[in-house]
Amino acid sequence: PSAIYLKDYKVPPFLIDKTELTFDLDEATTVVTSRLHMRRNPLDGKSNAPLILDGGEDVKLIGVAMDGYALPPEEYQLVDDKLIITATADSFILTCETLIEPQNNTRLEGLYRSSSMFCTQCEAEGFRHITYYLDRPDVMSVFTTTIIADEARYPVMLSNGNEIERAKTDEGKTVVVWHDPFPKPAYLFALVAGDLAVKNDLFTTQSGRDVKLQIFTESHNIDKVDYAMEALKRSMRWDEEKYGREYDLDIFMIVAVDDFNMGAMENKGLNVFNSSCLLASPKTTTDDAFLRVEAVVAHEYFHNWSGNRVTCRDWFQLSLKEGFTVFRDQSFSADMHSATVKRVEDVSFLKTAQFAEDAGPMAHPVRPSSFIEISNFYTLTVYEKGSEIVRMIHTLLGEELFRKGSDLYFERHDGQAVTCDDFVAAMQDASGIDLTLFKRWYSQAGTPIVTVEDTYLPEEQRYLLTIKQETPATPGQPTKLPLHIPIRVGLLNEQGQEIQAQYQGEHSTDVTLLLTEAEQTFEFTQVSSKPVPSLLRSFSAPVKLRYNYTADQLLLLMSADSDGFNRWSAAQQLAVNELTQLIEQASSGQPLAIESQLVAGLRSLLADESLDPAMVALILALPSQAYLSELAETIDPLAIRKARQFLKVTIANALSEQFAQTYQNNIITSDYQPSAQDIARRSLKSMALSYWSETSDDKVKAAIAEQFANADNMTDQFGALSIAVHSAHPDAASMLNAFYEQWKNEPLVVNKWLMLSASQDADDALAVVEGLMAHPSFDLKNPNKVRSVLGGFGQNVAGFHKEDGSGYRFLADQIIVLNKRNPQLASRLCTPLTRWKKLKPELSVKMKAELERILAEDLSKDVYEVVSKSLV
Ligand code: BAL
Ligand code: ZN
Repeated sequence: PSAIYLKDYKVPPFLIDKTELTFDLDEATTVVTSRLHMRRNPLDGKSNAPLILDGGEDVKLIGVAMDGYALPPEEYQLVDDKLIITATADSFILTCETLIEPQNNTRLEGLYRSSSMFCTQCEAEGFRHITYYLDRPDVMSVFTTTIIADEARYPVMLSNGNEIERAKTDEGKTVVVWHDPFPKPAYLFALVAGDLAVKNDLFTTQSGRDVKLQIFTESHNIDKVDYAMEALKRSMRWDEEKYGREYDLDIFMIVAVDDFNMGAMENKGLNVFNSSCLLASPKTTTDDAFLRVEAVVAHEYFHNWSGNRVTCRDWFQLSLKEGFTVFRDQSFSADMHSATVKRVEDVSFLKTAQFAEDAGPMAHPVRPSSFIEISNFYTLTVYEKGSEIVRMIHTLLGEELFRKGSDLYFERHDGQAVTCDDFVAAMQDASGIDLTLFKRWYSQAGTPIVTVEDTYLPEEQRYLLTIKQETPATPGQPTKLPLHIPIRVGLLNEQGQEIQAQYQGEHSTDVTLLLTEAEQTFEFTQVSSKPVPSLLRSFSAPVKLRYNYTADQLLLLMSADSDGFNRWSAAQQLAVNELTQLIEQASSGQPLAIESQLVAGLRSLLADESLDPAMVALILALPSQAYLSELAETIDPLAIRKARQFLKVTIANALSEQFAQTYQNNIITSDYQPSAQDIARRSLKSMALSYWSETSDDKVKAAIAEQFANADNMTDQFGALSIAVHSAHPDAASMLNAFYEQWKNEPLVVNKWLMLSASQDADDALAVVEGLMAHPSFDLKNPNKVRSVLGGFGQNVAGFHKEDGSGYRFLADQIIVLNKRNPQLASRLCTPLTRWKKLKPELSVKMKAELERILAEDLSKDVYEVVSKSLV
């Protein structure tokens, strides 16, 4: 397979003004007829370019006609899944009839079956698996969709836009016609047909229009959509208030499907969701999952403007819509709950997973310059780092100018397919702030390392911060240039109070330094005492910060910084410092020993009742196995695990009584609510129980069993179960069994059981996982189940990283099986193997050998790209 390049972008030679589709749905074969109103693109300027339509190996062409003239085979060609017609008029109607078999579509791209329904997934290039088309985002067309099906089996038949007609055929089938007045690329097309239940609601927009809201699920799940519906209404209101964006159609629909590669999809007027991102009820859904449902509902809704009304010119610009929309959904969740908690969670995820991606073989710029398979670029870099770029623009412009910029962007480009440069240009034009250098963030891969050194001159009351930046080489980009990095800084005195210093003639306790060169010195004056710098507040840029903090300075920031984010960050740094020593000891076979200073910090944290319990829980959470692996020069998985466990037990024993007390203090007796306040208390309660479980206090085992048995909500029940499993509770096995028996008819809960079971520490971990894949609740067709088992196994440090390489071999076997069935899913599963170079040598060779074994197979583009790039 070969790569395509951003630099080769050309406007489409043809446009499609109108797209008329007819689907004759049937369990055996589905006939798709398309009528495309086409014309040559005046911007292309050529009068003789051939018409080349994208198709798929699973699309069977029955016939093609131009302006009613059926083309004989010698007047068109089928080459590499493309339909090529050499001679065309300047404008014409192209009619194509194709046959597809949705029931055999295991890739879950295009039209496929999930449970008893038909559904679609067309982003990025799924539409070509339905019919021949110009399947690229800069071809925007007005779609009219006719669905013909047996109403007894498919009473609900949906597509984008508004239903405009309903009739019967002579054979008694039902015909429903949908029309979407907004031009859109094919990737936003959707169709759903099934026997579905619906929840109806209404939203009145800011201009007073009523919008009908509908959520569809299989009937047994319709009692789990109330939370999503409320989240949708909150999102619609928020987008009006924060961005002035009003919904545009008269109806907005969401459908939940069980088999889905992604989390959800923003098809115009008809969002399709993975049921795991939509369904929620207290008994079956944890707090985390409630928050995820709210965030994903918001994200997909926000795409209606940032993605649908203004879309991407080409797939290299994916972050134009994804980075911006992630920033929007993160801001929404911050407004709905605690902004600091949300920021800590997002940054923690970024620093763990995106930083690892940016340092690995698949590192790529937020706007990639080439790809083999675009599905591989729905990455943390495009989404999360892309969001950080938009956040930095927000920081540089401030709230008001940022809003002016987004208003200009939407106004200027409504109905267009545009680029990341267009987005930045709108921000620059509206604000008057020069973003020329800033744009380098889009084209340069890798995480910058920002090193800070300081000097205090007491006689002159001056304080100097010298800041250097350097970005390591990434594949294809050996040398890097300086970036425009906003660094928010505050100064604390030794008592932990904010110092009112002067910077550039102004007094402030919080300034944003603009680093634009490889090295710069920033000067503060009127600094009355030697400060402790609070650097990179709220994580104002996605960089790795280096400053030689002493443990005392970190303890001060942890207890006193006015920036809540940096209180967490200081605690993490202190823990990382201690864990680094312990990991070294473990790696070299020494006995583990530490004088932990973190303990003192956590002791005062637990005693401070004024703090948000959610923040206390976050600060208590030790840096994860994955984050410590990201930081390590060479990863020794078992040493990391041993070090974490040792520090956890040390803290637990030192603060045993406090944890027991904190646990008791945060038990909620009122009915379950997924409110910020209650979620916060449950998270602290669970964190306290997790530490407490590491002590020899005999009361804790009873507390775990009691919480598991009597919980009235999934957060508490699953929380107790996880702690039991990971702390080797004597009843862990029977609790796992009881949990399965209780929830075996709730697939989303069973997925949690699969994941936890696969992650449990056991001598025969691999046999356990093989057993799970043979379990009646497992289904290889369902991506959620595959991700649960293999994701759980990935967290199983001893099982996955077994010295004999059996864990890696097992994962490689699954990738090989899924490579043909579902290339997107298979490719995602490769991620843990792509880290082979960083593993300690004994493991590294074994992992590499598995990648080589996969590469020897006949691979999909998806898997080939990831595996071949990883081996370079
Ligand atoms: N566009 C794919 C799913 C999402 O990011 O919303
Ligand atoms: Zn998105």
